[in-house]
Amino acid sequence: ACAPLQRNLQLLALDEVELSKILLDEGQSHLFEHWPEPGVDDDKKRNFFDQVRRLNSSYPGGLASYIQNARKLLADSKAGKNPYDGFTPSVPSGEVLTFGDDNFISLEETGVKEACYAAFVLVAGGLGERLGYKGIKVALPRETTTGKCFLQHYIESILALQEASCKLVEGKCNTKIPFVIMTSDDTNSLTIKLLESNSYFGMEPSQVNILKQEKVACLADNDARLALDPNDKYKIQTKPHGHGDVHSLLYSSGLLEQWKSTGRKWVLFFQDTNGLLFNAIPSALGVSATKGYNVNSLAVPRKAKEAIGGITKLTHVDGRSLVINVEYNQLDPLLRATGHPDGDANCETGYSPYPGNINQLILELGPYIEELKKTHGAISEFVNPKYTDSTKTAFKSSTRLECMMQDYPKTLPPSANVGFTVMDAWLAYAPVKNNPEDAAKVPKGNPYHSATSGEMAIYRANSLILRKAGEQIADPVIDTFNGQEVEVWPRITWSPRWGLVFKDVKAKVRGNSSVSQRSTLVINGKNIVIEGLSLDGALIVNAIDETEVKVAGQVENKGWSIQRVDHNDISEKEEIRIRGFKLEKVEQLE
Ligand code: UGB
Repeated sequence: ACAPLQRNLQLLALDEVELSKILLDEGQSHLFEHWPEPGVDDDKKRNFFDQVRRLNSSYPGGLASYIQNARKLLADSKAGKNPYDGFTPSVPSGEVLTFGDDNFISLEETGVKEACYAAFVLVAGGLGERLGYKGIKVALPRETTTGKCFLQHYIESILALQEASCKLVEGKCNTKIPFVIMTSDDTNSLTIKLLESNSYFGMEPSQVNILKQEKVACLADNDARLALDPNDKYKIQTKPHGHGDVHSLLYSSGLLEQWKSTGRKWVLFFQDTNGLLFNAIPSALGVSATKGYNVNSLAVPRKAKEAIGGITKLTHVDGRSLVINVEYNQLDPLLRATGHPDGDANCETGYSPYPGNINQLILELGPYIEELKKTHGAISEFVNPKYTDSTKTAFKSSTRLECMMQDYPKTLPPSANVGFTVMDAWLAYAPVKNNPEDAAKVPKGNPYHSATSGEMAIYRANSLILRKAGEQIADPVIDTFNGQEVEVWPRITWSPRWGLVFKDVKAKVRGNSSVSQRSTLVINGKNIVIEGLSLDGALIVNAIDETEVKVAGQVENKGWSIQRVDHNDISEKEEIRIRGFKLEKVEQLE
């Protein structure tokens, strides 16, 4: 059927002949049309099949499925079919937690007990195009007071959970909580380098598994003909498939079965730059355990039009219903099409009635494995072609199928126990996603989701937690950095081993302490007790291992000041420019 390929058959190994049949059966003969006689470009032809082999093996059902799915989704898109046709949205009900109350404290305790039966999965294959930062996002400092990067904080938090959990569980528990990082070609080598050059931030290397997602083939037209790379006609153009790949990768890695056989019960998924996330993990895991949720999504109150998905109950005309994330670009049109003329709007609370999905999912391992045995981890996909005109016959540039990890519940049976847990955003959510220019354009009152707000949110959360524990923490001042107005609270940070759950914090701050607004307080160690401290300046407390340290008395010094930085000033490091400030360490007590 394809003469140029026919003439090159002698070059192909057996499996390559099979792969070429698949491609021809799926209408892809154009991929070979320009192939010259054998003897010319033979190495490039072999490389082409190496790529085809990878594309085929990394997609559930192989390339044939990919092309068939693409054809169907492209036809639906051309016909203007709405994926939510027949569904009516309504506000779902879920668990709403109040930080620090008895219920919260008891859920945290349950969650910590469960943690030694958990495994953590970080999706970190995204390049962060919206942030415009050149490196990998997990290497960015979570805050610049200690300079610890996101990955270090995540690992230290998992290790702190592991230590606390083993202590609580009866008998001798020596569990090592597994930690998986999903990378992509864009992030893989830098992630490995970051881990290796920092001795895995204290985690045993055997606890860490890296799973690299492959990109998927680009589609040139409505017939799902695969696009060739404009710079290399022996290469299929590829683009990222989205964070939904994490499910098929976990399935094919064999890790899930291994975890099950060692008694694990929970898999916790999280994203690359939420510095507050681990404030929410213990209580949310407690909710999963007490409610028996097969799926638990973490959510925060959401401002209308905020670029986070909305958790929505969808009821179909045929009676089916499900609670699922509706992505931010689809929530407004869905609401308008179903009798809400204002679309995605705030209600009397000042927030959208649809809780915001922060893409932290807790899945119960047993039912998750059962589901993946059926689907092999394939997740419902979508396509978003940019057409040249309203006839929708040609694309401005090639497109591809995409999928999102939070769409996992879409294939579950109605009997599945799917829930969600809402927590305050100040406690649980401060992602770093937007570059300074875009953040400055965010409507007033909506969160910036920038490096500036991400760091300030850490200080705010820690200050509020200490206030709740009874300490006098000064009010913040309002300041503007990179065009964003933020609250500047005292720069308080602590290591995860110190303040893993609220009960720990309460036990370690014993009253009569005060911290002024211009102060910096770094608590780095486990058994540091603060009682009767009056701080106006900078104080760094370091205590190794189990050493007990008591901090008391008056500390006053010049402290660390905040210097404004112009984000266009290229003499500053990029990680500083994107936040618009740096700390000048003038004087401290250590
Ligand atoms: N990611 C990958 O690992 N691989 C990929 O191919 C793509 C991304 P974005 P997004 O909580 O703030 C999500 O780009 O997709 C990783 C939810 O869909 O930061 O725009 C990437 O490294 C949305 O419902 O976010 O929006 C990162 O860790 C809402 O919850 C993660 O996937 C929103 O996040 C997310 O990628 C949010």
